[in-house]
Amino acid sequence: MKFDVLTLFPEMFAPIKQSILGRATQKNLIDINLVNIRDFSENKHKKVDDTPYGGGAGMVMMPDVVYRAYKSLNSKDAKVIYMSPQGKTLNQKKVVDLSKEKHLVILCGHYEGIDERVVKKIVDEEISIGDYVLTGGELPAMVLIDSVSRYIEGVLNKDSTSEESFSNGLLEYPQYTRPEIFEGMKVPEILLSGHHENIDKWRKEKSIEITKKKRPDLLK
Ligand code: 4G3
Repeated sequence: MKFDVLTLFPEMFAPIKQSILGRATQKNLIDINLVNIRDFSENKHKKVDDTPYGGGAGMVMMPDVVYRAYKSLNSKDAKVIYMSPQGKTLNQKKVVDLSKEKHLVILCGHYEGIDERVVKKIVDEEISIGDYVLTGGELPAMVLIDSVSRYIEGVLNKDSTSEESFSNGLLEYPQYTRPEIFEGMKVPEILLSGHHENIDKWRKEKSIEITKKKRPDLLK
């Protein structure tokens, strides 16, 4: 999967070059191409934003600069996503759907956002990672890239996506590892039994119990 990211702050994407996504990039399973919108300013001071028409606080990213950055990409068959607090809230189903795309272009706004005309011109879908405002769309873009990449074949070692939280509409069962006793607390006996049928049954019951207690809204 190819991700083109249009951003004023490409350096912010260092975290997704680490660990699992770093290895996925090395293996050519994903390709994250960071494009600095500022490189497409034609202003002598590399200006990319201006005051809002009608007045008000903050700055708005200029449409022509964003449009030139977009046009520099080879994105005919790409889905263009704008990370915005006004988008539909991301969830696991949306993540799975997006993981089936071959090419995503992710537009990150800063300041008070981007001039509406270029959003209308190039964006296919507006997505939010939750009902709160951040200083920019970069953290949301990283959340999207991380969550989607996990569903690309070969990115995760085993298929850990089929049993995890949300995959079956429930939260995940509790996990334990060595030592067998930690601060006086024992690992549940059944997990040491080697009886896989009983373990599966116990985990399913725990999933339901935990979902009822922590996220009853998921059961409705
Ligand atoms: C557009 C996304 C972008 C308009 C972006 C602010 C939160 C989210 C921005 C705007 C963002 C989110 C940049 N903050 N909830 N900030 O996904 O007013």
